[in-house]
Order: sequence, then structure tokens, then C-alpha cells
Amino acid sequence: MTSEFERDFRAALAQRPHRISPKYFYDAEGSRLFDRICELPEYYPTRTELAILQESVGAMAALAGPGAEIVEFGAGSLRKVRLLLQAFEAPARYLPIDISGEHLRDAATILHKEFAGLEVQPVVADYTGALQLPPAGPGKRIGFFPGSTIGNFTPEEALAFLGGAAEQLRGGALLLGVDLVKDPQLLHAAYNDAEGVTAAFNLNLLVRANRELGANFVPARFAHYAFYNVPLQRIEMHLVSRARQAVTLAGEGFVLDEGETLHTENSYKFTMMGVRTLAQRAGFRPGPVWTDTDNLFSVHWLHAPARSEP
Ligand code: AVI
Repeated sequence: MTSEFERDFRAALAQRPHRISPKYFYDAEGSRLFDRICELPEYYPTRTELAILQESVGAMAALAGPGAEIVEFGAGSLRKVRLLLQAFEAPARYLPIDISGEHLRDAATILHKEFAGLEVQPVVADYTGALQLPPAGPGKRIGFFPGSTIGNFTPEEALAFLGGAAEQLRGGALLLGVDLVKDPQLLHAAYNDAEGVTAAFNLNLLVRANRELGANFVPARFAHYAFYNVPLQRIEMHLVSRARQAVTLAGEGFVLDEGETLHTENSYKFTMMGVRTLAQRAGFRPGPVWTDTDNLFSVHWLHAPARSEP
């Protein structure tokens, strides 16, 4: 059976400009490289968001109230959710949602051991699609979507995701981590690190295609290229063909011209107002926002009105 990865990669090579979803970065090696990116001196989002959470988790816990349950979209960094679980008053349940059952099992085992009395209920699902969550308990349902992963969605996808989350979290809230518009030099450095880890992360997509789709990409014939597109307020990552070359993927031949690119990722950056307006359009009532002193990153409390609320 043709996989979604194969279908999307063929389509990417058949259309111009060539474009593929960033979700395919995350095989085992891609996830490992992303963890390394999060530790890089140039990649400020992870440590800045962690510091914001550390400083303001008390205020977040007060808003959540006792017996809340946390729904995490993506079984992400345990470090971040752990901060919430430690600060919230008697959290009732933790529901991580992820497409990878393996990731979920690991997260569930670790947290179950650490937090006695906490119910951990993993949900294997694609959180960008229609979700079936178990019925909510008596406490508030608080969604958690850190890391500015929302920036990797198209604007339409971001609105659709937030609309779905507002439905799922009725009567509760979404805690959303969002990277902010800033000095283009800082943004440029964050996606062009000196060690070349981001380049390896980008090029790993070709290695994955070779392994899983029988493609014959030679990674050295491609260059990592990331730049900040100022008018569109997004980092764009591309793989640039260093020469005119033929490639084969799943038995089909394609030609890439010298200088042609495969567009592999967008990472949108937002203004505070931009996030609030988008959240409002999706059905949330924007609440407090926490940020760092340099305004690099932001964490938003978005109240999801209950059906009975105006
Ligand atoms: C996961 N995501 C929010 C990261 C970002 O910054 O857009 C992925 C990434 N791409 C290159 N570096 C990090």
C-alpha cells in the first residue's frame, strides 16, 4: 500500500514549486536532531518558553483551579508538562495526544511513576484532525500546545486547529506557546546554527526518503537554506539543488534544476495581537499573556467559553 509519505513526496516532486509538509521531519533520527536543536545556543524558543513557564506557572495553576485535567496536543517535552503537573492543585488526569503510540507509552510510564494518583490516559490520534476524547471529568480541561508548533501550520490549518481545540476544551482553556516576531538576525541565527544541526535536520528528510521510499537522493547535492521572509513573518526552510540532477523515488524519475528548491518548512512568527485575533476568530476569549523581558516568546491563556457562555 502507498504510504502518505510516498504520496506526498511524489506530489512534492511533481509540482512546482516543490513543497512538502514538515511533519515528515520526525522519524527517530529527525526527533533526535530536533532535541539537539532545542539545546543549541542560537535556538532560543525552548529555553525561553521553559523560563516563562517556570516563572508564571503559579498564576496558570490558579486559573486552572483544583482537579483540572491537562490535554497535551503532541506528546512533547516532558520537562514542560511536568512543570504544570507539579504546580497545578491535584491535577485529575493527563491526556497526551500523539500519532506515535511509542512516544505516548514512554510518556505515560514515566509520568505515572512520578505522579502518584495522577491518571495518565494516552490518546493515539492525529491532533490536527477530528478528535474523539474521553468524556471530561468535573475539573477544567486545560489544553497545552507549547513550543510554537502552531507556527508550522499554514494560517488556515492554525485556525482550524484552534477552532477544534476551542470545542474540545469548552469551559476550560488552552495554554499556547507562540514564538514572536523579532529582529530578523536573531531569527536567522536560530535556523542557521553554527554547528549545522538544523542543516542536518533538514537534510535528514532526504535520508528518510532514501530509506523508506527507495529514493536515491545524494544529500551532499543539496544545501540547507533557511531565511526569514519578512512580509510573510515566517522562517522558510528549503533544500536547494546544487546542480541539475535526476532523482528516482518509488520507481519514478524526476529532474531538479540547479537552484531549484524543495520547500520543507514554514515557521510562522506572530505578534501578540496577531495571536489574540486569531484565537478570537477560532472561538476563544484571550486571557493573560506571559512573556520574557526581551519579548522573544509568549505563552497565552486562551479561555474556551462553555456552551452556556456568550
Ligand atoms: C517544532 N517547531 C516549532 C520548530 C520550529 O522552530 O519551527 C521546528 C524547527 N525547525 C527548524 N528548527 C526547529
